[in-house]
Amino acid sequence: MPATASPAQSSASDVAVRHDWKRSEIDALFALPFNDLLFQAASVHRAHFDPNAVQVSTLLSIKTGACPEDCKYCSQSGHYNTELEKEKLLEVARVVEEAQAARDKGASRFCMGAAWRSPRDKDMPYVLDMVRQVKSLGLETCMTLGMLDQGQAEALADAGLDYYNHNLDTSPEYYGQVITTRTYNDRLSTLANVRDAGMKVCCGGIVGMGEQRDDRVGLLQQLANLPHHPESVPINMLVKIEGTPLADVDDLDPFEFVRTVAVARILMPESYVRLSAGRQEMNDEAQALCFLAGANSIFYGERLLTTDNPEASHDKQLFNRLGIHPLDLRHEASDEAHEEVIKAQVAEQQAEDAGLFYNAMAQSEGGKRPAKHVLDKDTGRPAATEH
Ligand code: SAM
Ligand code: DTB
Ligand code: SF4
Repeated sequence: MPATASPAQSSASDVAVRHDWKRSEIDALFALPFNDLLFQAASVHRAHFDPNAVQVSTLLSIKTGACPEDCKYCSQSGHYNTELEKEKLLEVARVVEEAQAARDKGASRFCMGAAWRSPRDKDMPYVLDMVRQVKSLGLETCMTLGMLDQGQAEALADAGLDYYNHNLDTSPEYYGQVITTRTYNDRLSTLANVRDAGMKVCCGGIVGMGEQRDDRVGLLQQLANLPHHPESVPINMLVKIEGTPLADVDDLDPFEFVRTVAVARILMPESYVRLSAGRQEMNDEAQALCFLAGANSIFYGERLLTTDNPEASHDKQLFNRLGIHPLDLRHEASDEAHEEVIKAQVAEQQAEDAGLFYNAMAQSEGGKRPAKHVLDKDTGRPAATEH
């Protein structure tokens, strides 16, 4: 596909989902005049999504600081003195409380992050319990706990975890400048374990770490050429943390950030592209450009993991000013569940009309009325069975 595909070509049916992007093609997209790039990205976006709907997740740090990894951007690495207050693994009840509050404020997904290289066996039962309980609130669940082996990924999937976040962070070439305690291949193995266990993948990276455009190209190429595109692609702008080696790196041109979002949207047309960390340092106009370029997910709530995010009231105002509405997956789930219930009722009626259903029931269950599905008013999902 030429990098300059005209907007007329950009309909859902003819924008193929590709996994064979060449670096030169991605380079060419980055090099387009800004307006052309945005137009192309916006066209791809509206061919696959409602361009005015944004998915909203809330983050919680469930275990903070003292991390053995040496990620040069991170407030939580034990290698740097960032004066962060460390915290042990939170109690399950506390996590559930926070999830409930996030849900009540309109989040559809709750993401739990831990400053671990990988979870220890003794942590797993607590983490699995968190997944089960948060999920039972009707929220989608996401976790980011570091590297996972196959068994851990399967246990999380069995507990009902919907998404696992594990970022590639940057290009394979720049990676060694940023992290030395785990390799790019380690990250790819964890992503494969998550995929094999049947969970959805949330995987992206950070820009503004002093990398070159070529590294942003390399990161997006890695993501777009994975066997399946991550369902969620967080693009983080570096939040500079005092005490870390990247604290004083030069600012990235905000238009280059928008370009990165636009190219991610074009390469991965069916993925949610998340305008992730760094919104607090961005003005509303830059964020609006990111939404135009195809970003359709954000973190919502005053805190990311250890740093500030815009006030919820500010985001509400921004959404109002832009005519954006939060994507409420609960309503979508509710619509689907509702449709299933209606279908079941129609089938039941048809069977009844044919005089077959109750006769069969009478024989097998002593004439009990068939069960009716009831929707939970909060989650919109089938909740109880009424007789
Ligand atoms: N410890 C786990 C791991 O690294 O896999 C999970 C938590 S970690 C904080 C999740 C991601 O947050 C990182 O991979 C990185 O992409 C992003 N991140 C961390 N610190 C950041 C910062 N200062 N600015 C922007 N993004 C950051
Ligand atoms: C991701 O890509 N960004 C989020 C989430 N995944 C876990 C984390 C952003 C962290 C920003 C710095 C902080 O708050 O510590
Ligand atoms: Fe640890 Fe994750 Fe921070 Fe790296 S990014 S230091 S692994 S918490």
